[in-house]
Amino acid sequence: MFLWGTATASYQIEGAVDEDGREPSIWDTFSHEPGRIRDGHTGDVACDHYHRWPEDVALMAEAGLNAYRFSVAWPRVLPSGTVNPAGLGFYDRLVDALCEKGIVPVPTLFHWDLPQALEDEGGWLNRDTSRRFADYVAVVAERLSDRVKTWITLNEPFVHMVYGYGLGMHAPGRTLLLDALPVAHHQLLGHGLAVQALRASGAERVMISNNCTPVWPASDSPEDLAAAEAYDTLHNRLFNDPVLIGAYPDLTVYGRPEPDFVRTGDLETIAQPLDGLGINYYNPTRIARPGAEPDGLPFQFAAVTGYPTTAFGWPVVPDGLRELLESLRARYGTALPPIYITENGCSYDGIDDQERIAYLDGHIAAVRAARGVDVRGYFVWSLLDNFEWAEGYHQRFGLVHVDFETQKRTPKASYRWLKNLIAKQGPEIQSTET
Ligand code: GBH
Repeated sequence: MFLWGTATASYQIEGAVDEDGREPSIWDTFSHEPGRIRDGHTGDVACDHYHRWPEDVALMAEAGLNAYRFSVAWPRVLPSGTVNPAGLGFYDRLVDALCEKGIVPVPTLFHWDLPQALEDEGGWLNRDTSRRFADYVAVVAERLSDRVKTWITLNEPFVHMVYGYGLGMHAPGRTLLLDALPVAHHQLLGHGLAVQALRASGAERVMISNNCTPVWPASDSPEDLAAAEAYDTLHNRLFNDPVLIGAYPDLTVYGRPEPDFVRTGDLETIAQPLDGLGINYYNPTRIARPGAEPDGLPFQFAAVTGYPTTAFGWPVVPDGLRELLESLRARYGTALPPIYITENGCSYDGIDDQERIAYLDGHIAAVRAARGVDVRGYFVWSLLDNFEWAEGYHQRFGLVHVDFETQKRTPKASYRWLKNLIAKQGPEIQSTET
């Protein structure tokens, strides 16, 4: 059955940050620091999904969606390292309600809301966080695995490393640049240990969600081509290679020919077989040779021009998704598991969101056009307008509009369009020949 779903994340929708024993995550700390988030917004209330989830599940059912990707908040489940049955109870009720409506629950176990207590011990810079992650995953699996068979370990470890620890525009707000690289490895190690815990609990479909981007060199010059290759290594290969083929790409260009944080046996742990690869796609990236002002990076960003842009300013390039899928197939061959598009979507204002319809329509067509790739699911980011990290409530990605004063939900034109699409073509998307 092809999975048609939407995706959300705990800190972006739940609110209820101090209820039922939840303790602070790095995002609570960060969003309350002055100047971090546009207009000082926080996730304290967000979409109040913690209380309004029955209405949100009803919205999914009404649209005919057969899957829901949500994330579990680690600081609800293991505040200060102790199991919190009340926090787990929330996900327990949610999973029951989904199953009752015939919606496949697809929990993501880490979507950036690390318990602050673990950040105080170094967060993902601390190797021990990998093991703590697997302990937490085992607790969640024990409670939910009788009903949950499909799991996602991590969401976008690249973004968490770069924005959270490298550049500081996300929590925990560190600015370590390339010294953030151990965060990649410790997250990946956590992924591998989590896969083991999930297998032990009878999981049937385990994956990771990596955000990937086609990398376009700014020109054909050898310098720009080399820069593009360097960026591809950092953004795409650093997170896909270890998981799929059990090896890191060559990081010499980043001054780390032999990363000292990788220990014997780690890559075997990281590279356990997966049943799917989750791909989050938003747009391609254009890369040029380093600029005149050296910043230590072997590339610089260049603008992708000649395309419409979303309210966020991101270029709309549906064919980039086809290109990405085909390039994954070319790079990994038979080592590439079935693909699930675990996020794709756009920020636009308004309830008559014709631009969002065009965006989704174009990207779903691109999935169909990709040759030789076995795509088994497509999740729109997002069900609801929500807390868009550093942008606060300014960027609206929802199929459903949320009035953040009243919490009123209003389905947008795109919601009706998607409902229609799913109803018309049934659950199956055309599989492409290999
Ligand atoms: C995802 O991250 C997250 O998983 C989700 O929580 C979030 O709400 C959602 O996307 C929307 O942001 O500078 O024009 O090249 C997405 C990560 C990083 C994708 C920045 C697009 C660059 C756009 N994004 N990226 S551009």
